[in-house]
Amino acid sequence: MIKKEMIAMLLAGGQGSRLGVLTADVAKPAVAFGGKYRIIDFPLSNCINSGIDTVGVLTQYQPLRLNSHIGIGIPWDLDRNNGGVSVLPPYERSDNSEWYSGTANAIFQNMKYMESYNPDYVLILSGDHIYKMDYEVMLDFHKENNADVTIATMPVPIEEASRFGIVIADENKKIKEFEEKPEHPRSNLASMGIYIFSWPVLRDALYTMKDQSNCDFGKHIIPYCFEHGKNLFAYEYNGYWKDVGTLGSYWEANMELIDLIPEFNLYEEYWKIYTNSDNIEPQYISPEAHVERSIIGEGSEIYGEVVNSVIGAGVYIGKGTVVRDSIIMKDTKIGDNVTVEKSIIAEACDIGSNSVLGFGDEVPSKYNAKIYAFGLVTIGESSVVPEGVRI
Ligand code: ADQ
Ligand code: ADP
Repeated sequence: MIKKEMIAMLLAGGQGSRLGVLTADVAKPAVAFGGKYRIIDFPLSNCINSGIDTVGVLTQYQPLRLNSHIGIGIPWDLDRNNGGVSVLPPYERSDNSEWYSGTANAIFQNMKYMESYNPDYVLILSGDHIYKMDYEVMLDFHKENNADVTIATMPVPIEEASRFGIVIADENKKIKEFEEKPEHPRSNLASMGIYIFSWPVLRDALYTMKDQSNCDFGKHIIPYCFEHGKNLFAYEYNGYWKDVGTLGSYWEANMELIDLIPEFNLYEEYWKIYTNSDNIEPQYISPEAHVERSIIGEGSEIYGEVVNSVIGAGVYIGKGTVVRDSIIMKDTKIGDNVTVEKSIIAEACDIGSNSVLGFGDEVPSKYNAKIYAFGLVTIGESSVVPEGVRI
């Protein structure tokens, strides 16, 4: 019989509606990040770097790109006969109304998958966080404390605390209180939505709560374990971690990559981030181009000026064009004499020459419904912006 000490279940099915046009056609974990990666590369790489070789990826909303990105898991060394990565689609139901289910419903539907590995522990992960974490160290903590459930936690600014599950723990890190997204948080120790469960405890909680609609870890499973006298512990993580759930935090996390001394470093040998990328030609920077403090993806052609920006693969930036403080994703073409300031332009867009993006003095909905015009200008995938437009 197959036996794995710990398997991971990676939740990758949420809609990510707060990312607006960026997630209109793709699940949030499949959104491009850092000029080369997709968000899901971070938890997947953490798994393999932590010695976890069995990962179930639960999909739901717009899974196409996610499926093709993960494939059979080769870039992450997760193409295995025994374990490896498995994409787990949701079970279709006869009444389609309940198709979109909560995080714990989704895990429950894959009971057989988990049972088939006969695990001692199950690690529950979100597919939409940027961080590097050694889950093995967290497992050691779980074992040392004889815990039933260990929740990874991190202090957050108190004014943001109501966006998270909030934990109050004693001096031994035993959790005394847990509240999901409290209106008036009494602590700033946030749950990162990363849990290790001892398998019998998870199985019991999921079976008991299986008929709860929209059954969610934070809202139902953790409170259930708490009320039934289980040992819950808070594992304190101190590194870089970002929930890139909003356009603002997504933009910020990309910009942090190009800080002079980045807190989150993509260039560390001992904790590599793996991704699935095509065999792309090298980049070309022309003599009249000017590039400063930026990430430039492979196969890009730069004829203009790029400052403080994250540019994906196969991007074309025309003559006389200036791109500043912006994220330009894969295969987008920007014409000549364009100005782009503090904007996010998704994959495969075509921005006409002489246009101006980032000043917000024209409502662009007459051109394309997938464009936001204020704050952070955000252009959805495959949009065409005609010549001479101001957004
Ligand atoms: P939220 O951030 O609200 O809170 P949630 O909406 O529960 O997170 O989604 C967690 C993950 O599951 C996301 O990656 C999402 O894409 C995915 N997901 C959601 N529904 C799914 C489904 N039916 N099938 C597959 N995947 C699905 C959680 C915790 C908080 C904690 C924050 C930290 O509840 O306590 O503070 O995460 O970010
Ligand atoms: P929050 O973290 O405050 O919820 P969101 O990024 O989720 O912020 O945005 C809240 C709402 O505003 C969503 O409906 C989103 O689609 C919309 N929105 C976000 N950014 C912009 C923008 N730059 N222009 C227009 N609408 C936006």
